[in-house]
Amino acid sequence: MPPRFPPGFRFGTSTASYQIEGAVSSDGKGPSIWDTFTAKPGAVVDGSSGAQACDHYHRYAEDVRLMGELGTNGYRFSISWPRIQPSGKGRPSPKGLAFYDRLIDECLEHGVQPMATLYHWDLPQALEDDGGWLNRATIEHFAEYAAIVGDRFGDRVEHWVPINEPNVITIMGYAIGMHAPGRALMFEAMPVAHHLLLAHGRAAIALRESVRGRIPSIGCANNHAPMWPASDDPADVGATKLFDGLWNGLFMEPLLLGRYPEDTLPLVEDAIQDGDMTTIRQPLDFYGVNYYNPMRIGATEDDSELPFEFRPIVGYPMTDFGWPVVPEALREWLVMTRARFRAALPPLMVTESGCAYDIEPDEHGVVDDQARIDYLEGHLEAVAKAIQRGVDVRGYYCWSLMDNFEWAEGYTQRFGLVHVDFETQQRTPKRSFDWYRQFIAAQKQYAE
Ligand code: PNW
Repeated sequence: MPPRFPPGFRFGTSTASYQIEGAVSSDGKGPSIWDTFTAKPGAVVDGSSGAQACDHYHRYAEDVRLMGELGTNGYRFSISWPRIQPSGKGRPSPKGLAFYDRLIDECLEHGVQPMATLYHWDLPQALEDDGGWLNRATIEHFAEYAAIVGDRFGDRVEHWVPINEPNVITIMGYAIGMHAPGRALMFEAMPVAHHLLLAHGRAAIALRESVRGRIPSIGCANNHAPMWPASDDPADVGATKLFDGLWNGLFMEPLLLGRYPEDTLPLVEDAIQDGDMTTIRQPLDFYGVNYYNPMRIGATEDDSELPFEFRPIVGYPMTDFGWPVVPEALREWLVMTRARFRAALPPLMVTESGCAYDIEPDEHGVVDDQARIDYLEGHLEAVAKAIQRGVDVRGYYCWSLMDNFEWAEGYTQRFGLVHVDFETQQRTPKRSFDWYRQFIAAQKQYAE
């Protein structure tokens, strides 16, 4: 028997605009930094882009029908800023707004409550040309965009997430350049972290002012990874503590406590202006965690540019992406986070959790992804155990509904419950889809 979750728990799936929509220049959409970045030779391993992706822009009704079959009651998607404002400012595009009207209405017709992310990495290129997230002016534009979507969709959207994974944006996008906009500024990237946190706060304020007819539920979706020192050598322990501050603390403590961790403060200090920390620390209706795996950190040798490095985690199953499968670490993270923050911690949501396996349909058209079933079972059980220990977790959104464009990995990593043939756009629910459907159905039976 599957573990029983509290009534009202959201079992969902999660996606992002650039990874699934395609139609990158349809209906007046402006270019984003991902359109630019994917055109650079070598930026994406298979030379691909999100230009077509899952063609969800045209096939959204079929995709929402699949969610209905799955029986999920939640769907986390993202709104493409350059579809709403092609250059990141000015009057909204009626066709862009109309697409998300259709998507949201379709979800509600299938009993699926929308969770909208405002920024899942597709910055309008025009704003990047003015400095992107290094430029404080981008925050003002983001707040205006938030007010537009809050006003338009606020009556129907259950949950809001202003920014997806500010740490991944800062580090992958601006510090090492593996993601758009492809800048490799190392520690000079740190103002981006502060600006993204401010953008979160300004968007939360704008949403609370613009949503009509209901009180919006506003949270975040931060990527967190428990950090394991490579050994008990003090050098490894110290390197782990520093990287933990950069990856986890720098983004969590300002949102929940209104301050940066002491040992990372010098890195952002120059970017902070009066009142910023109050703007960042807006009340949160939920704290969303995107969890994939723990990371193992060691100190580096004398000739290396950075003081820390990643070391392999051995002794656990591995996804095809090479990420270790450690569901206990999710349970630990939930339990420890509650213990650390107590009253400062809002209800938690797992806003992403999932795994990549390169499994194709067999001769009968069956996609036998037992490893994903094991992954989901382990991680849902980890959440159930944390709830039993008193942690208030309200939802689990599986990454992802369907195979999609996995950023710098292109189409080589398949995270979906639904297989997508990118030549024909045929969707094939995998065995894991069926497993999740039965899991959700069992919860409904408990409730009766
Ligand atoms: C997240 N890392 O990205 C994103 O929110 C999704 O868009 C993405 O498809 C998913 O996880 C799977 O990768 C991440 O370097 C990208 O640790 C990189 C990292 C973590 C998450």
